[in-house]
Amino acid sequence: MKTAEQIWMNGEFVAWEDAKVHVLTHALHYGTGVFEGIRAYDTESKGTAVFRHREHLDRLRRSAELFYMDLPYTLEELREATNELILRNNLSSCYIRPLAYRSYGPMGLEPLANPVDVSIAAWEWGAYLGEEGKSEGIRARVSSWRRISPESLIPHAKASGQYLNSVLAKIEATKSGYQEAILLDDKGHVCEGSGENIFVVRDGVIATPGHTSSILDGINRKSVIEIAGDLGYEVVERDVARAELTLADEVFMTGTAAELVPVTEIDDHSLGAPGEITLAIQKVFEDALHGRSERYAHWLDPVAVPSRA
Ligand code: PPE
Repeated sequence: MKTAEQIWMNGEFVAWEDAKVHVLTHALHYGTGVFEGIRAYDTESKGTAVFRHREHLDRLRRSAELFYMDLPYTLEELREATNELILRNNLSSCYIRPLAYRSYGPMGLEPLANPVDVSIAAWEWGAYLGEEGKSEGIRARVSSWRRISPESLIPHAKASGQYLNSVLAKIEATKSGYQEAILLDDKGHVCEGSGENIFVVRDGVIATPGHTSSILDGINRKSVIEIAGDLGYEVVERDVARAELTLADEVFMTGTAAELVPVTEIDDHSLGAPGEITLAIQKVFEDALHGRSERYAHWLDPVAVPSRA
């Protein structure tokens, strides 16, 4: 990976190589952490700006709350720390990874006495599924692993331990020669990718699994639903059957790391080149990310020097 100079840890900026934890950190054993994935872009209108910064931090707070963790910093403090980190690291565009986790303290499953530590890292991270993936589309397979169920875990929380599910699906996909996994939910309906939400286009209508399908409530999913509506497309949040993946005219995925990626092959069925609707939405979405859109300019939080007063 491409490293940066500094990482923010519990209120202080430390050298990248010094951002370390004790091996008895609770989260290392039990996955008791929550995190975010955010991107900042070198925008044409606002300089370096963070995409939907407050929504991401708000989701971090809500994920923490679901696991009974109180964040020891306000969202505004985290926002300012992130902006200063980007400036200190001289990054014009980057991926941002805030993490809040149960740290060193008593061992055992009752974590409430363990402090909640917070770190924020930022580094340059290119296209998650490759530049070619974004332009030409990717090959995906339906995973043999089902997405975590709300009966056992909390799909709406972005929690570290829960990602073992995504890790298994991703390893299975790449080992068998695909770029991404599509997970079904516990009822057998289409849910999402290992790190992306999914959209299926049939006969001009865009469908995406809704909140009862164990999805992560993706911020890019929400952005794309709004953009698609503004472009005049009908978007329906509903159960999506597995067969619809291969019967679809177009399929695409969205996520912070991945951005908007067409899926052009699923389980060895070709869907053809990236479709017209996918490309139309992708163009507007990319314009929004890169500050080329007046309409969505309010999604960008410019990285300004925080007040040190
Ligand atoms: N589902 C999952 C399971 C998921 O991890 C992500 C983001 C999404 C949907 C899309 O959410 P959003 O980014 O808010 O649109 N995945 C993050 C982690 C990827 C990683 O490899 O780490 C991300 O894209 O940052």
